[in-house]
Amino acid sequence: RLSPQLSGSGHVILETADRRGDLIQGPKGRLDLAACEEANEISYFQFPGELLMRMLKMLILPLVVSSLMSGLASLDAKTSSRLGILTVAYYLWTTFVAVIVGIIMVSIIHPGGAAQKETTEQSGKPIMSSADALLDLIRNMFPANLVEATFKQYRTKTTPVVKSPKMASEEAPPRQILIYGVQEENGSHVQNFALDLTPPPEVVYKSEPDTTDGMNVLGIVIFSATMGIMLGRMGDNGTPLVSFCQCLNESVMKIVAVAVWYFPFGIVFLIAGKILEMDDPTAVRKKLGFYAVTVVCGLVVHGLFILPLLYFFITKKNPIVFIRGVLQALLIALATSSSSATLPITFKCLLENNHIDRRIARFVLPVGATINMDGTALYEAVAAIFIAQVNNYELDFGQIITISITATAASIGAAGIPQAGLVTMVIVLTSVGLPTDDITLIIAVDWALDRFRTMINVLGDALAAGIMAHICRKDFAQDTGVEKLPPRET
Ligand code: DAS
Repeated sequence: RLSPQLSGSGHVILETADRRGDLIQGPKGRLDLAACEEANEISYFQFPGELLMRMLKMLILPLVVSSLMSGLASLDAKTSSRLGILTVAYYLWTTFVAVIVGIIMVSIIHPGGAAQKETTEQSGKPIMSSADALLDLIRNMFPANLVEATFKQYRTKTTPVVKSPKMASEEAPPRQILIYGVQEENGSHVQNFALDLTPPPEVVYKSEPDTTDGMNVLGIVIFSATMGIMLGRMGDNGTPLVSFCQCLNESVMKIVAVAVWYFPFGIVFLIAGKILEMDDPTAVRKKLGFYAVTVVCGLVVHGLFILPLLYFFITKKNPIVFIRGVLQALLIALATSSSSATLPITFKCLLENNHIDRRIARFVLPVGATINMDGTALYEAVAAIFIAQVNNYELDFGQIITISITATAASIGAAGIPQAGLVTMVIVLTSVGLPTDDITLIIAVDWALDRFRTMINVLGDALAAGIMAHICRKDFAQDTGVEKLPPRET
């Protein structure tokens, strides 16, 4: 992004010079400043959407910690363990079902048959190995710094490892100098600045997942849930902290109620800005069309049929009414493609529209936003089998089972942030010997499919809260609306 005073009628020139700085034959290029201007304009257009994302992220840490600690502290040991076991069992079961739905869909539609494997230019940063990805999931459960870990974007940090610095020898590659100049009328150009872009030779990028950069709400959930259970056992001694968490939780929800007025405005700019950012919105490669259709069909079948039917059979209530109550959260999930960022709205919808007991919501939602990702699990299974099909690689039954297990596990570890499922997919691919570089085949459509799978992730959490509220309704029947602390454990 060029600074404003450098914009104008000029253009950026790429020349190649030797070590003495004399221009020699080499890559040349020019970048029309108008293109840079456009990039700047798009970033201004995206600003309202960026504000929406920042507002939501700002609320994640206080909301997750306060809801889990106050929610669990107000449950007696028997109730909290029963609720915990039922919730986690339900999550694992529905995630596995989502994977099976995905496998059936991708086997019926067989999108890989239509997609020829294109020689994709490999990016300089190989996706991390499955061992790294697996270790990173476990590392994320124990963040070194709770606050820092929550808000750093999730990424694998690539550390350049220079293999053999041949900088001194003469046969080193020519240097690439970027010279910026504004072309004057008489054809001469004033050189404003020059940058040496020469990459050091033989640089091998090794992707090393950076544990402190995980937006690992998972670690925070584990910490807060443990604290909440401990507080519940402390009885009256835990009152000050529990009261603080209850007040914090209530005040965060009031902030959400105010911020909600801004959301429609932010959503429009967030999605529009994303579309503008794409080189050519219609450039979704035809071959990926079948793949995208497969994923969407799987998500629709699971999210709009299987989960609602499960809700109906267990609660005997109308799932459509329930889903209508969380529509706003689904819209935010579509706009932000982040379950964690959607969490404040999911809470608001469940408490205000669906009247779910807040002690249930305070446990089920934060845990669900981190470990219950039906959409992601389905997506990773479909993507793995799609990549096998594209490579004409016949998967046997054992490998299909392996994919269903690893896709379930990978989705549990995926963070609730944009395109987290793309990273943990490495575990699924390497578990059956598929090339992880082929993830680049689906990146072109991942930004859009991520939104839909995030919607199903959020819907799965919300319906789970409704089901748990029904199953545990007797435990909360005497709820007078005031959360009392359970008697102190002797
Ligand atoms: N975007 C993730 C989420 O927030 C899902 C994914 O990347 O698969 O749920």
